[in-house]
Amino acid sequence: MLEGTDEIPPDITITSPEDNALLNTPSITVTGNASDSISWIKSVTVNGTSTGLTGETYTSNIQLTEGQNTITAMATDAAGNTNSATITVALDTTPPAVTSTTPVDNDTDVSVNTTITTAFNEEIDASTITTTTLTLNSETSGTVSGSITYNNRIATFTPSDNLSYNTTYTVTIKSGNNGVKDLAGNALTEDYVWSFKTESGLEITITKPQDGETTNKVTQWLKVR
Ligand SMILES: [Ca+2]
Ligand SMILES: [Ca+2]
Repeated sequence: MLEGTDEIPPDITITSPEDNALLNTPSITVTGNASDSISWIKSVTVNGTSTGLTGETYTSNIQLTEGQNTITAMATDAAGNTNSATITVALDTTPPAVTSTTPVDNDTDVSVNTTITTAFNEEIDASTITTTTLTLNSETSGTVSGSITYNNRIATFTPSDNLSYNTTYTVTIKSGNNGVKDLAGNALTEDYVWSFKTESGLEITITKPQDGETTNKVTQWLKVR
């Protein structure tokens, strides 16, 4: 090949990570391919740093910063033609957190047909919100069965049946590798646990005499139920 006759830029791609990937480790490896149809690849840089080629494959280790990152790989062929490929990835190393719950912690007189909601400070991986990672326990009868939905940062647990009256319940949201995670895969740092107590269930209604009834008896029996 004669010098100066190659006017076609090289081909370059980034194969990993994927464009728009959401990652949770700052130190990543960028890989891709670079080739030239006329001459040959003289150099490849990733974000300005030179990297070697093995066949047509290059590999480069780079450090991401929290938030959005642009990765640009540039190839130069033997004739000095250049071409580049660019992707954008996001780094999230921050674990999710619970911002509020209903019922609130230590709430009392909670309706026996309550649902349990938990709001998070960021979008959660819905597949990690399950009846294993979010549990409701009765002080008297253990695990309460129910179903879970997740929408727009809020997980909702709906018990299968009404809760028991005058009973303390504890909700646990599991942390760690088998726990609740954000979209980047960061897990809740520690279990989030809170309790509430249901309404007493006692209700007294006077049925006789009726409200406003006139009576001429000095002693009156009350009928209650
Ligand atoms: Ca070329
Ligand atoms: Ca996060």
